[in-house]
Amino acid sequence: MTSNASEFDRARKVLVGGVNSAVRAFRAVGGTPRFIDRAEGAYMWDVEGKRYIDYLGSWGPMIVGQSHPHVVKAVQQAAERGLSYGAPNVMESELAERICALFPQVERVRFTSSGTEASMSAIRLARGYTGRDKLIKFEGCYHGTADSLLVKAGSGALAFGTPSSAGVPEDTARHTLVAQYNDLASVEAFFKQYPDQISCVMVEPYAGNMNLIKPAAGFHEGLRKLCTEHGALLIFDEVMTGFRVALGGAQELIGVTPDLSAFGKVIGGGMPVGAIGGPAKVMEMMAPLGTVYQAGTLSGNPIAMAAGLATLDLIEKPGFFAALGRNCQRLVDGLNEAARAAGVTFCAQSEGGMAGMYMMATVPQSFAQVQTQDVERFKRFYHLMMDAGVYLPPSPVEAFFFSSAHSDADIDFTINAAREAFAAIA
Ligand code: KE4
Repeated sequence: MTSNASEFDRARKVLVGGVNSAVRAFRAVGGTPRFIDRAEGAYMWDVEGKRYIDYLGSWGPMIVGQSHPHVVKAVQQAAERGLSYGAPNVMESELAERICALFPQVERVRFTSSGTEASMSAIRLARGYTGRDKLIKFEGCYHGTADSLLVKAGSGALAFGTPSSAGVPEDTARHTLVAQYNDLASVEAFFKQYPDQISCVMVEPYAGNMNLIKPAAGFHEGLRKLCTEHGALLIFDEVMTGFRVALGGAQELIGVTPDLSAFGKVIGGGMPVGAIGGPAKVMEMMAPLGTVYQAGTLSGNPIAMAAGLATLDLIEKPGFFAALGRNCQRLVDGLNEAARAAGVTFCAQSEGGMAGMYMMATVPQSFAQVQTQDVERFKRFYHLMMDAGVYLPPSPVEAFFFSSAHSDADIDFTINAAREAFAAIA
């Protein structure tokens, strides 16, 4: 019988850090990553046969739970018709049509194979459309691993203390202006300092990569106004929030319309999918119609399209998001009550099927605030929950994810495990 430890030793001999994505290495919480053998519904099992209630959800995609029969069947049927064509297939049109129907300002879509490609292509499109080089992002926001966006980034870059990655030339990074989330003055200052030079503002409408931080009232309305006034494009990176906080993403909840949106995760149903969406007049700057080049061998891959379409079938059902939000909130309320009962300084919050927990007294509203949480206490809590069979994202600066597969019993189990963990760290 193998073990997580032996598999990690084996992996590190041939994979950098034993992983294919940095955050999976458990560097932010310590300990040994679990090597997952299989997953079904709300659960994952590691190679030692231990079951976990899954609040990672593959970092967001698995909103209907793992191996949902409707999704698996769609993937199997697609696979029997060929794994990749490198030529158009009708499922690409079908999935794009369904995205356009959910996001009124999206008239054209371009699929990619990752959120990184979607965000990177959206930046290139904004630069090509406006003829301007600079972009504004926010400290702690993460948009994948394109060079120009790995400047004061969130997620693993933040957790490992390398928010501005090595290997990004200064000549590239100097075009990336870093503002503060929920701080409109920091954005306005850049527009004053660099008139007519800023192509876009890219923002996670609900930040999820410095843990969950919700937008302050008026923040996005202010970004919208500044971008319109200064001729810059407002780009919502909805790779995490799209089809997650609401069917129509964060823009449905906030009521602010961006010029471009980046999507991913849920629309792939676990398969590699990213997407850019926006008005035809902007999107058609992209090849083959325009001069902004964009391409990808596996973009619109039939297997990925089938998984995305099947997932949309399920989340578009009436009442899906009402139930998801209600149940996720019940979990969050239970965690907060358990911490209060143990006298532990902790809080948690949610939006739809996305949530955050923090070892601090009140929910953070800025990058600086979330940095004040007690990380060491989070690490102890994390491993107590893991040992109890509850798999949370292995980092104090990541959101966690709820699915329609999580039952009342799973929620109760999780709250009880938290009660015991809080008692142990009180
Ligand atoms: P990918 O290239 O990892 O598919 O997507 C990048 C990305 C873009 N935009 C947002 C808002 C994102 O959250 C992400 C990726 N999210 C991380 C989780 N914090 C993925 C986990 C990982 O890096 O393995």
